[in-house]
Amino acid sequence: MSSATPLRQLVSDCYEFKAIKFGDFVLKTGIHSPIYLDIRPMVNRPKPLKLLSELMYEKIIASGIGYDLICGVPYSALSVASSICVQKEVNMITKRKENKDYGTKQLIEGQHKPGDRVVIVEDIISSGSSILETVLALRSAGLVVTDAVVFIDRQQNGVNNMLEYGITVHSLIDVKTALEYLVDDQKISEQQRSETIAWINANPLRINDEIVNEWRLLCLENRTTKLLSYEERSRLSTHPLTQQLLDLMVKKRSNLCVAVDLIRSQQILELAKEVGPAIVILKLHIDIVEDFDHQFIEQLTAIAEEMKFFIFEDRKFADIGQTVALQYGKGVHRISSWSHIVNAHLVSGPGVLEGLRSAVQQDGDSHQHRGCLLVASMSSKDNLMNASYPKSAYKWSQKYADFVIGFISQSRVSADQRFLHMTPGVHIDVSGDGLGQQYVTPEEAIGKRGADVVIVGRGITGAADPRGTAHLYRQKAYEAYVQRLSL
Ligand code: S5P
Repeated sequence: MSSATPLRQLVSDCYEFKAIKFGDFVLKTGIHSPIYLDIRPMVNRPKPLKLLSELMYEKIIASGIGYDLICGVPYSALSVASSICVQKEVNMITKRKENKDYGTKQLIEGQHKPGDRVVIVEDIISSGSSILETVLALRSAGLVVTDAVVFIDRQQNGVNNMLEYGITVHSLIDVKTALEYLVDDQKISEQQRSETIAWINANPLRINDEIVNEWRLLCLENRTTKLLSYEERSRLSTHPLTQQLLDLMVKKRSNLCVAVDLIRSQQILELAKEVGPAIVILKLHIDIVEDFDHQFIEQLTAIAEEMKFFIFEDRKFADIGQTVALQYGKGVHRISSWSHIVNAHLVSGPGVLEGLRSAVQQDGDSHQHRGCLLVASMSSKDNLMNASYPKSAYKWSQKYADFVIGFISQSRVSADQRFLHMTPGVHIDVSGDGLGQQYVTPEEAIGKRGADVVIVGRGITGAADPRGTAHLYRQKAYEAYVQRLSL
């Protein structure tokens, strides 16, 4: 038998006082489980409670989590959270369980102010729903929550689920290791262990729908204090293309769109191969390509699939619905057949969106594999878009949220985090081009103006080393996003 580390001892104690039980249990969700974890019996067992709180505190320190306050998830983790706070003299807050109205601050007991950093303390993580419910209440009061420390991870996908909401979970032990300890200590049989593991592996859990909806409402009502992570935004979005794009951004650690304003197809294809690994979108002006044919489109599509980026035809449709539907779907270019993203001006009214959407529907497919960006503000000097224009763009984007994925803009049009904001006019070295273009840096676009994606043309295509320069822009833009998250 292995020597009893404090954690082993704790697992063994938990088994003894039935905080870890084996049998046939019906869980809240109605499913049968061969294992039941519940640390509530620890309330009147001061020794293990003290040990658990010491180990939890050590975990907080070892994980380098910065915090001002500790919050236990009601009710079962309240005893351990209180114990940590009393022993270590840390201020504690609690969330009332009964009140569901996130708008009122009375939901949280204990002194706190917006901007305070809170670490969550929880006993067991299953799906993560209880932790998320607490995080929502805290975030809606302006508190900053990025980490949770838990005793046992049931390994049913809760840790992954929480990542999507910007919460890193640090567990003292996972359930499979706890089972190993119990076999070593001859408290359970090898068969019990393997059957329990088989059940765990076969039963990954999702966050409860009701809590996901509450989270969505909270974000939409803009009661969160800052821009969410791309992962969270992906969960929030209802448009499949937005979700795919955000997921790709996380995977490639890139929020860069390259504007390839070149006039020969071969040049475009070569550049696409060079910059492909660094970008998530390649933007074209197809009408400037002198030797256009559909073979070029097939080749570009193959590169996009291989290197994983989306294609965006910057056509800026602006006519009546009937005309834009034809311009989008017909003619030499047949844009709707290959361009994942297009954009439109709203000067002619929302008919432009009606027309574009109908053109994709006519292709016999769902229009949701295509997305449209509304031009809400422009980078060019003295343009005529006044202050109310972005507001109208937002109004129509909500009505056409099944097709509009966001905006081309110089700053955020709305706090509604379902929509992406893409900002052109980005250059590291120069401030303009002598023809009215005005540039800002990636840091300014992402960090100060709240862009989600930066669009860079000549800064990359005109560089001596487009590949290296694309990586440099990618790095600067993504770092600015990471920095923004930590503010
Ligand atoms: O406001 C805008 C909107 C767009 S889409 N300002 C812009 O510059 N654009 C486009 O972004 C423009 O058509 C060009 O393709 C790209 C900027 O290129 P750059 O070479 O000036 O970076």
